[in-house]
Amino acid sequence: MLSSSIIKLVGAPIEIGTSEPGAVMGPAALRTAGLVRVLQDLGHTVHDLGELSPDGTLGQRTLSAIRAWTTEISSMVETALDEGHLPVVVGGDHSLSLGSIDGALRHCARTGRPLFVLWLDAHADFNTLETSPSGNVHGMPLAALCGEPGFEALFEAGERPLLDPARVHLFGLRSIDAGERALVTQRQVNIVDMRTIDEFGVVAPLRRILDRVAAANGHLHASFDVDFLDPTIAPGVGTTVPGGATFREAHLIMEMLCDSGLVGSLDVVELNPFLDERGRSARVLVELVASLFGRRIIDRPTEVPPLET
Ligand code: 6HN
Ligand code: MN
Ligand code: MN
Ligand code: MN
Repeated sequence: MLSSSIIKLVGAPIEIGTSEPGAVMGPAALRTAGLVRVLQDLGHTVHDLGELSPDGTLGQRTLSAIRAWTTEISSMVETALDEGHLPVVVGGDHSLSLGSIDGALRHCARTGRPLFVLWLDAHADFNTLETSPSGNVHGMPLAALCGEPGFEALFEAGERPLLDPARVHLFGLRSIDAGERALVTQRQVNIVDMRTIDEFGVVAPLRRILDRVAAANGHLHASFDVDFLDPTIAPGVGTTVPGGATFREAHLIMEMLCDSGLVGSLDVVELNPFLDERGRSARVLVELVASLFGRRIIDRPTEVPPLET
């Protein structure tokens, strides 16, 4: 991570992409766990844009309400990147990545740099309205961004740059729906699933991805879904899947991303404080974000555990 980068932080408390309420509290919990302070303590300048709240979306669970979020998030991310800043969008459910990646794509279309996506997630999030078993849009953002048909209502009318599925790297995958699996294979999305991680660890597969991005002088967008982590360390998410990444694996990934200096934009999504246990998941996420932004293992402060009452 560039030490000089100014971080543009925005909360996107969207939860209409999921059927499990609670993600609306995600940004507040991350702030309570010290997200801003930790980044500042590392020497970064944080421009905190507060929480987005698009007009006319209150109580709406429609594709056009999601479009209002997508439009606001996209323009915030595009502007931040155009200004040379590093946008961090904290959610909120994973449908917020429709906006963050759309914004990064628009920026990259001007600079000519290819956009790569590192999708740290138990799921592929590549369902279409037809393949989705749940109808929840947080299981669909990558398909929509890659231009699968049926998603017109999620974006403003007019031309938009599409994400190249061959530049998407799913990492940590361990739950995929049948129709989604067929589509991911057809579109040649790259997969590092949990089986691969068990066999080779996180270092070799991640190094290969980072080398690819560096060789292409690409912009890397990292999208971190809480359910990438094992539910024993991060229970605060609506879609837990057993067999997730350990703290050590996730931490090492963040350090490697930091060392690479390649991450140009970041999402932290799906934290559901209503399902969390005494803020554990929020705290783990703040630690991981701190590592991504340069905190070294030897700099970790002594944890003072809260008193049990
Ligand atoms: N997420 N594949 C399931 C669905 O409903 O489409 C789960 C999606 C989870 C979404 O992880 O952000
Ligand atoms: Mn740029
Ligand atoms: Mn996801
Ligand atoms: Mn997921």
